[in-house]
Amino acid sequence: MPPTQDLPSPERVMELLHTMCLIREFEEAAGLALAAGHVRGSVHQYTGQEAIATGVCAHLQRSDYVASHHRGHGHAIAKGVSPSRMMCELFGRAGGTSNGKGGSMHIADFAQGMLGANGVVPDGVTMAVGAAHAIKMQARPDVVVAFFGDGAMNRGPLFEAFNWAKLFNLPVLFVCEDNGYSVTLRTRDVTGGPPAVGRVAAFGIPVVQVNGNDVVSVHHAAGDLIGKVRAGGGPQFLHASTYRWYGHLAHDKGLYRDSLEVAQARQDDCLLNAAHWLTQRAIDTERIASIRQASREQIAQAVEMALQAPYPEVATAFTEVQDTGGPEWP
Ligand SMILES: Cc1ncc(C[n+]2csc(CCOP(=O)(O)OP(=O)(O)O)c2C)c(N)n1
Ligand SMILES: [Mg+2]
Repeated sequence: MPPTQDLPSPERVMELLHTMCLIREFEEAAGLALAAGHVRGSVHQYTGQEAIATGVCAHLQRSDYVASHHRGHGHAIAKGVSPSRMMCELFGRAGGTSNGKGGSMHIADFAQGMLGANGVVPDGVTMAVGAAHAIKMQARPDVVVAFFGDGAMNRGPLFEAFNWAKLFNLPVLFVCEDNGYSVTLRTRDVTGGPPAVGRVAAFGIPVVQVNGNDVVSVHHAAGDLIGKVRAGGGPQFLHASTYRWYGHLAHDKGLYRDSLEVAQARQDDCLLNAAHWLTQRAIDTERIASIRQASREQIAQAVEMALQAPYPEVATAFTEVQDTGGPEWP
C-alpha cells in the first residue's frame, strides 16, 4: 500500500470501482451470451483482473494508446470504448466496434486510442512498441501501454520488443498481468531460468511489482511509472500479480486447477478489496452497492442493444477488411 499522502481520494476510488464493476458485469454477460448462442467464436473473460486495466488506464488521455491481448475486454472498457459497441461486436452485429466483423479478439477503437485486442501472443506488444516509436518520431507527448500475460514472457518477439523499446528510449509502459497460468499450464512449470521480473531487469528496464488485485496500489504504481514514461524516462515495466477466475476460455471448465486454489483466489476479489478500502474511509455501503447496480443495468442495456441490432449487410462483407475478395472468392 502506498504512503498515505499518495493515496487517491475516496471519490477517485469510487470512479475506479465503477470501471471495475462495468468490466465485471460485461464479462458475466459475455459468458451468458456465449452459452446462449448469441456469440460466435471465443470469449476470454477478464474476471478477477479488473483492477489492473482500471488502475493503469485511469492515468491515460484519449490520445494515449493501449495495445491488448486475447483477454482484452477490460482494457477496452477502461480506455473508454463503449461497452454497447463492444457487445454488438461480440454478437457480430452492425454498430460493433468493427461493425461485427472482428469479434471478441479484435475489438479496436482508434478514436479512443484502443489499438486492439490481439489473438497472437504477444503481438500486441510489438505493435505497441511500433506505436511508441511513431509517437517519438512525431514528438508527441503521448504514451503507450502494452498489456500482456505471464505466458507471453516465454515468447521471443516480446524480447525483441523490450530491446527495441530500450534501444530507442521509447514511451511505453509494459504491463505483465501475471495470473499464474498459460492456457492449461502453470507458467512457472514451463519457465526456464528467472521468471518475468528478472528477465526484464536484464534489459535495464526498471521494474515495479504490485498486487494486481488492489486497485489503489495499481493506480499508485502505474501513475508513477506513466509519469516517468511521459517525462522521457523510456520504457518501464509493471508486474501485477492476479488470478483469472474462470477458465482460459469461457468454454473451459478449468479442470487442471484445484478447486480450493480457485476458491481461495476468489476471496482476494479486487471489487471487494476496493469496497473495503472505501468503507474504511466512511463511504456509505449503499453508495457502493448502487455503483454495482448501475453497472449491471448499463451492461444489461448493452446486451439489449446488441440483441436488437441488425447483422451487417452482406454487401459490406469485404469492406473495411484487408482482403477485398477477388475473382477467387465465391
Ligand atoms: C503465437 C501464439 N502461440 C500460441 C497461442 C495460443 N495461446 C493463446 S493464449 C496463450 C497463453 C496465454 O497465457 P498468458 O499470456 O499468461 O495470458 P492469460 O491467458 O493467462 O491471460 C496461448 C499459448 C497463441 N494465441 N499465439
Ligand atoms: Mg497468464
